[in-house]
Amino acid sequence: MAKYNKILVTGGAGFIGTNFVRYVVANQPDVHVVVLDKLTYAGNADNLKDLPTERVQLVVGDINDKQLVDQLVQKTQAIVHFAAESHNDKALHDPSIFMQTNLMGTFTLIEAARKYHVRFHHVSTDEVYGDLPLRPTLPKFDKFTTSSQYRPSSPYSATKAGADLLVRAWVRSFDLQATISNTSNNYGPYQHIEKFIPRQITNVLSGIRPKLYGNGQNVRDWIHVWDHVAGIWAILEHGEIGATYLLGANKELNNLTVLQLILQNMGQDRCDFDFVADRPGHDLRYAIDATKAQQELNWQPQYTDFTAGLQQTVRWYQNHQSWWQADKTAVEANYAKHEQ
Ligand code: NAD
Ligand code: TDX
Repeated sequence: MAKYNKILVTGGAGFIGTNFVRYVVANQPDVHVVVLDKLTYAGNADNLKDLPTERVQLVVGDINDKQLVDQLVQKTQAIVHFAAESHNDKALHDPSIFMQTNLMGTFTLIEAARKYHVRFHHVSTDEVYGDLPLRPTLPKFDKFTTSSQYRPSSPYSATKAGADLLVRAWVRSFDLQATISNTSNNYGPYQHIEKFIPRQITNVLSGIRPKLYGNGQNVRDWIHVWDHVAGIWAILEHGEIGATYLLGANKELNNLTVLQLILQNMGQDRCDFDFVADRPGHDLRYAIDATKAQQELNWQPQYTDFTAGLQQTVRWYQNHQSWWQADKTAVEANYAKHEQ
C-alpha cells in the first residue's frame, strides 16, 4: 500500500514528470494521479494519452493560478512539484518567465500545501550549488553533497535555488511537510529536443551537424530518468521531512565524449560535428555524491550502463519521429540566432 493514494504532479506532461507519472501507474496500483500542467512548449499531453483515465487526470493550467491550485491541493494528499522553466539557454535570453514559474509558482504551491497540510516534494537540480573545478584540487570539493554551499551561476539555477530556499523556509517557519531532491543531468525518453542529448540525436536524424559548445570539456553527471523518478518515489514514501536528498548515478562525462558516443552509436564519423560559441557563464562540472539517498532510502540507480541507456534513447527518438519532428525547425532556428 502506498503512503499517499491521491497525488498532484505539477509539470507531469514534461520530460521527467511524464516518466514519473508512467512509473507511478506501472508500479503503484493504488495511486491516483492528477497532473497540473500548463502545456508550455515543453509539455505534451500526448505523453500521457495512453494511460488509463481512471488512474491519471490531466488538468491544463498554471501553477501560478492561485484559485485552481487551491481547488486541486484541497483534494490531494501529496504534491510532487516538477513544473518549471528548465532550459539554461532559454533563461539567458528571456529570464522573466523563469522568475514567474520557478519562484512565484513554487510560492503559490507551498502556500496551498501549508493551508491544507499536504505533503510536498520539490524537484530541484544540482545546479543550485554552482559548478566544480574540472580537475578537483581538494578532495573535499570533489562532489556536491547536501552541505555544499548554494552558489548558482545562471539565471535558471538562481531561480531554482530561490525556490529551494523558499521550501526550506516554509519547513522551518510553517512546519511544511516537505522534502527536496537535487539531481544531476537526466537523459532518456520524452526529453525535449532543445536539450543536449536529444538535440544531437535529432540533428543527426535530420541531417544537421551536431553542435558542441566551447571546447566540449564541460562535464555533466548523467542519470537515467528512470532512476531519478524511482528516487523521487522513494523520498515521497520514506524521506525525512525537511531533508534534502541528492540523486545521481556516478556517471561524469565531458560533452565531447557524450557526443562522440552518440555519433558512434548512430554510425557517424566521430568528427562529424561543429564547435560553436560557448554558453555564457557555462558551468564547468557537476558531480553528485548520492551516498545519503542510497543509505537512507534504500534507493540505488539501476540503469547505470550509460552506453546502453544512450543506445535505448537513440532508438526512442528514431522510433518516435512524429513526437519531435514538428518542433525541430523552430528549435534550430532559435539556436541559430545565437550560435556562430
Ligand atoms: P521540462 O521543461 O521538460 O518540463 C517542464 C514541464 O512543466 C512542462 O510540461 C511544462 O508544460 C510545465 N510547466 C512549465 N511552466 C508551468 C506552469 N507555470 N504551470 C504549470 N506547468 C508548467 O522539464 P524537466 O526536464 O522535466 O524538469 C522537471 C523538473 O526537474 C524541473 O523542476 C527541473 O528544474 C528539474 N530537474 C531537471 C533536470 C534535467 O536534467 N532535466 C535535472 C534536475 C532537476
Ligand atoms: O547544443 C548543445 N551543445 C552543447 O554543447 C546544448 C543544447 C548543450 N550543450 C552543452 C551545455 C551543457 O554543458 O551540453 C551540456 C548539457 O546541456 P543542457 O542539456 O542544456 O543541460 P544543462 O544546462 O546541463 O542543464 C540540465 O541539467 C540540469 C537541465 O536542462 C536542467 O533543467 C537541469 O536542472
